[in-house]
Amino acid sequence: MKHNSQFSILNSQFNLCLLGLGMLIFPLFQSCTAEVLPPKAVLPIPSERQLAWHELEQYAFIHFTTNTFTDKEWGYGDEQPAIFNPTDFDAEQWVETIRDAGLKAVVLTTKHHDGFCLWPSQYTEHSIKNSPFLDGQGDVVKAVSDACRKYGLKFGIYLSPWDRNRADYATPEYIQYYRNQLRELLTNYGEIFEIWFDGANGGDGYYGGAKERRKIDNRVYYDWANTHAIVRELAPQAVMFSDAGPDARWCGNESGFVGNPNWNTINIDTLHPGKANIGKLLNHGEEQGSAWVPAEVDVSIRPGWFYHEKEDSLVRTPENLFKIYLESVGRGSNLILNLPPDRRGLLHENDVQALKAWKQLLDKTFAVNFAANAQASADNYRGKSKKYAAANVTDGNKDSYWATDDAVIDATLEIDLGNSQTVSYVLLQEYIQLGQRIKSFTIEAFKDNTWIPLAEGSTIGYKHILPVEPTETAKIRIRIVDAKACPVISNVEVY
Ligand code: FUL
Repeated sequence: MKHNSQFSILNSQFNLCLLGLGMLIFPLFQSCTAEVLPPKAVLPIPSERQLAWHELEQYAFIHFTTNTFTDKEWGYGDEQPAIFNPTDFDAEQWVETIRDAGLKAVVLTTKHHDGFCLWPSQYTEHSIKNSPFLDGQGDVVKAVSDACRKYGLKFGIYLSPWDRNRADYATPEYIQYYRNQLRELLTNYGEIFEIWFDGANGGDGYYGGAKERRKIDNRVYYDWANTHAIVRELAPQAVMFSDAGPDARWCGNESGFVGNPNWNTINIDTLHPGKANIGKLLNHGEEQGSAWVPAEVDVSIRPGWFYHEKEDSLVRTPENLFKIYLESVGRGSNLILNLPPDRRGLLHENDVQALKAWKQLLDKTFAVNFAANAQASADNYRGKSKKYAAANVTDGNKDSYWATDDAVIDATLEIDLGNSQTVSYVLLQEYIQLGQRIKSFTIEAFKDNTWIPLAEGSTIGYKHILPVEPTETAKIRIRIVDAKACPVISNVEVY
């Protein structure tokens, strides 16, 4: 190409000029738009499968087997399959009722301690295939998992490690049997969201006719690590529950509450399913725990786990179920509420009634969130970047959050409700993708020109719902008093 030399000198001067200007402006421009980095995670943090599990919040447990027909809680293991014969079995009635109650999944006892299998397992004769139910052609696991898919619920399984029917229980052969069954269940019944590994072992049983006491060493007998590997291989999305995790832990009681404080973290290397005297530890978790293993609150709607006619009048009241909700989901745990089908194979009318009224109570209480899209302000927000501003806690987006500068832990967040409202509950959520951080906080209401205390709390985690003395106010203030690192709050709701 030919050049006009004068033009090219001019041109290069112009370019130099532009370059100089650029060098001046660019840093300025950069300092205005430089991305303020998010807080570093406080370890440990939840896995993807645990995050999905947290969002389910509450689901149903179904205890159903020969015990339903023998009126027992723990079958000895010598029950005849012939006694399993529900007259009006309808898995859709269970699942539709469960869905209407606002529960998001079902965990079914596919085999309880008595060893009777609710599916036609190829590895035993002690199953539904030798019962009169549907002439031995029935499969309760299939019926329930199909109903769950139809009604949009997730499906999970309970497979009792203790088996009082098996002659080989307490030998290595039984572990192979258990794993074979697990493979059957994880292969033939679609996606499984949770597997329940029960730690119970009462000792005595039928054991193929031996009728004796067999105690195993809970620390080593089941070789859990290799069983867990099967689950990870066949059902990578499934959360494994036991006293010791690895994904979710028992809450330490069967009465329907998790501790307050409730840490999602715990040191599982010292735990094993069935370990004695760990109720309190599991109930609260450990602030310095090295693994993310949140608690699940298992409780029955009746005194027993299985259906007993004599308990028809003892179904929990809607008010009691509401209290359980506040002390489980409301403390950042998941609730698994047991609903035992009766001998007809239906959820009993009294249980259905209680569930309906409980749902109405929940819907009524949490009908209007006074903080939805409300103005929010904070005395500090990270790098003064909008990305971390207070408004993120009222925007209804669970992925946006308010966060402070790294050095600021003691910070306050103010929510302007616009109008004066009677406030009875405050709901807080941490953005747990960055770990559980808050250790202590207070809630205040602005009343008669002054801030009055409403509540004090410790942990928040996935969710904390604090009931407060009903108070007329137009402004709520949340003060973070102590935390492992700068607070990261994704949601505040006020009712
Ligand atoms: C316990 C069992 O022994 C009960 O029968 C019930 O299944 C409950 C959920 O777990 O450990």
